[in-house]
Amino acid sequence: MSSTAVADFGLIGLAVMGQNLILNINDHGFKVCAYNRTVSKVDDFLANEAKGTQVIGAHSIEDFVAKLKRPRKIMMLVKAGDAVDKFIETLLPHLEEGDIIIDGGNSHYPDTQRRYEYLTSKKILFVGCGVSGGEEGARYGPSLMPGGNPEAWPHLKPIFQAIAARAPDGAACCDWVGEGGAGHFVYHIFRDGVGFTDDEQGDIFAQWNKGVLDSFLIEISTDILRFKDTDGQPLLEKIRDAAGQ
Ligand code: NBP
Repeated sequence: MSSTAVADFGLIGLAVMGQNLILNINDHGFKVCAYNRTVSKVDDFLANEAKGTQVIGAHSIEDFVAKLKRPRKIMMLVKAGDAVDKFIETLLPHLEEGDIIIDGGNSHYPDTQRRYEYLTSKKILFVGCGVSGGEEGARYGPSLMPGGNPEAWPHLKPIFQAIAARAPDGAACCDWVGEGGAGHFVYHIFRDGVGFTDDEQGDIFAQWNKGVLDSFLIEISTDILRFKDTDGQPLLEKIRDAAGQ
């Protein structure tokens, strides 16, 4: 290990999410190294928001990678799309087998699957991680939904569960969700697999809302599934399955 490898975690992307998540990780006793495409933002961050913390910065990818303890844990919080692929290509020549890349942005799940397969072939552990809670969550406790290469999880668990939000019983709002794009297909399976109507799905969600899954999202899902358009047909079926940012 290089004598300069001092950081527990590396984070690329110093916009609102990245800056706040770094400060959160730092608060929990982990040393973070920060990097950003526009390198001047590293110095600005260290001189302002991160002043007086243990956070360190890097001015090049080589310098950034050299400062990370192995296996390297590198999270990207950059604009979803090309920026993620570009950073993966920039990082790859400097990484070693077993290093971990985490994409914490709002990537489209087929892109995550493609990157997972590509990086598996390069012996790099790739994790796609949903980060929920916006700026405030990133700073004081997000809900984290990591999935991808399960070999990465034991290395990430102590950090991710320390910085995540807490449920009323103290449990961390973060656990491993599975390989690839697990967790996004309940509606698809119910409708196209089992053949449930929207009303039948609404009844299932209503039932779930009376048990341990009782939550705002389960409650509104019940209402959404049961909601009818003016012609009496379920409205949900008429809404295009597309989102942008
Ligand atoms: P943005 O989505 O605004 O992205 C800004 C970052 O992306 C900067 O570090 C910027 O570098 C970098 N970047 C861009 Br823009 N284009 C790039 C390129 N072509 N190559 C390399 N880097 C590039 O930041 P954010 O609002 O902090 O969100 C980060 C991720 O987290 C996004 O995927 C977002 O969808 C997701 N997310 C955001 C929120 C939220 O509440 N904002 C919540 C949950 C998830 P630069 O400084 O050099 O321009």
